Amino acid sequence: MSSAAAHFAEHGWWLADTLDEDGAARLRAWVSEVSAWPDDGGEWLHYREQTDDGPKLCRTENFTPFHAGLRDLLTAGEMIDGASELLGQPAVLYKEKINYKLPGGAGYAPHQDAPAYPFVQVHVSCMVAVDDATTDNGCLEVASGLHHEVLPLDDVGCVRADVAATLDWTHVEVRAGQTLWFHSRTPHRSGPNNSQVPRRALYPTYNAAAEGDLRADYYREKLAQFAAAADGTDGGRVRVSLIGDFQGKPVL
Ligand SMILES: O=C(O)CCC(=O)C(=O)O
Repeated sequence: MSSAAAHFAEHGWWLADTLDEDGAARLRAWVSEVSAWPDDGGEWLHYREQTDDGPKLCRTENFTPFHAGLRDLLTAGEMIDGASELLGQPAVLYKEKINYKLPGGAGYAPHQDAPAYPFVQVHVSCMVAVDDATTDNGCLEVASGLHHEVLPLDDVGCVRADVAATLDWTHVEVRAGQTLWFHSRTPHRSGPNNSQVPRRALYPTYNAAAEGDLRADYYREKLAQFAAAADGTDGGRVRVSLIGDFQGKPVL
């Protein structure tokens, strides 16, 4: 077993150096391109949240079919090799999103990803930092070594507050171009962006290829569930996920 896979197996996460400075600069440019796409120009999904400075973009999903650079980054080379190494078998891209967390953007309640991902048993996610992610701008916090079971959930699919309060949370600061891999049951959360700079990140999720290429099924199911949920809000928060982890306020 590689040292990456051994660290991942023990702690449920692994921090990798993925892109050099040029690669990180290219990634910033690509993400800026995506953020400028119109809301209704294609099948990508943009989401906005209300902040004290007005509505801001908080997420884009389903962008790899429409951006060759990001598609190549997430479906070939180091990323797919990293996912395959950590899964212990060949991996395929299941879904992808950009979380923008612009200044004033909201954080995420403690959760595990597994309850939000239908269809697949074996999957791994990661955060590829587009900007440096710091404690001040809302980097991820993880609870190590707790990726062996789904913890008790609240009524929106997040870790129950009394359980989350007992966990040992570590802030993981991630430099632009680094990748924080985490297990689908690794508990994680993040604070709001209290800084003046964006904290953008890509979040691809990979599943074992043996379970099939399920990306189209995932987006079909998600769109159907969102269509059924009328106005795209969920108890005063923006609905961006199949669970209620995002704490952003809806734009009314
Ligand atoms: O971007 C973040 O701060 C947290 C993201 C996250 O946990 C999620 O999108 O499920």
